[in-house]
Amino acid sequence: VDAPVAGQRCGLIAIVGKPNVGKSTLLNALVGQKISITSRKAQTTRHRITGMHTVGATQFVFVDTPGFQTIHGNALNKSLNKTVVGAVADVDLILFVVEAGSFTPADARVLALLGKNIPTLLIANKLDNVHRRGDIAPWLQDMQAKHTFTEFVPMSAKNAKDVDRLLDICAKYLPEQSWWYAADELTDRSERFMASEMVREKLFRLTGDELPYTSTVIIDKFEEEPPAKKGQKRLLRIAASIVVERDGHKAMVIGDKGERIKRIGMETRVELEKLLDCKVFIEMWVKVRSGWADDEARVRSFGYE
Ligand code: GDP
Ligand code: K
Ligand code: MG
Repeated sequence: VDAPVAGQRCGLIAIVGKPNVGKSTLLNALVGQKISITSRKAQTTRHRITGMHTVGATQFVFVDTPGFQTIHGNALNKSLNKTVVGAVADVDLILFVVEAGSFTPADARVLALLGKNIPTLLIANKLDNVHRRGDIAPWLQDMQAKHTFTEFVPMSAKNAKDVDRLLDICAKYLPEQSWWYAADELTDRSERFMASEMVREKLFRLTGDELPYTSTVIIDKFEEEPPAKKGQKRLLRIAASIVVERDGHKAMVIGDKGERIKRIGMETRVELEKLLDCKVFIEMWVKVRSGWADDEARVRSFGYE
């Protein structure tokens, strides 16, 4: 084991909570780049996603997790839950995220998974939605009775000052040890993975609630061409398939005269060009594979651990 580089701090911070409390929004805000996709739909996050933020002598390594699912017992959900339990096992700090002022049975089920020997901050997110701030103090007291939280952080993931304050709080819990990643690294996920995630985000955002969460995205082609001339950007040629369960869903994704799929492709391209600093050419397909979310072998073949 190498001796730690003098003064460096580094550690793992898990972000956990039920679906839709704002975990991925918080990760992106903490990292300062959109690396984890977000939407109004539960089950948007399906993978463990690591995001790094290095500032001064401190390297924060955040792990975003899928929200713990307790409703559907299908293969996809079982796989998502294992991802959550695995993510909290060996971390320096846990951010347990709830909506400020609320604690539901779904929150309680996630909390029950967390051991008491790891420092745990109660992140009372979406404070901007709380109109009666006076209600928060008694609620926090009530929350302390449920679990020994190390600290309470009422905040909004959409407020930059709150996010900076949370970073300062997190830093105190990280051990003195050498960094694990280069200072400019943002995520341990590949560009190919980021491409499939961005397509999935646009898909979820641009289709209504009629499209079930079970739709997924496969990257069929991911090729990189170096810049043709100095000063130009490299080009990524991507082909992506959106996999849905029924013909009706396929029509929904394609949209009237192909408008919707065109827009999904265009918004993905814009986002990826920004994130990966390149030019992107993307082709999109829609495929019907009935029952894939119930089929364990297929869930694995689509990349869910
Ligand atoms: P996750 O399922 O816990 O990862 O939640 P997401 O990050 O995908 O967010 C779910 C929804 O909550 C999205 O529509 C976000 O824009 C929204 N959201 C997240 N944080 C905040 C916040 O601080 N305030 C408000 N008003 N909305 C938020
Ligand atoms: K979500
Ligand atoms: Mg999420």
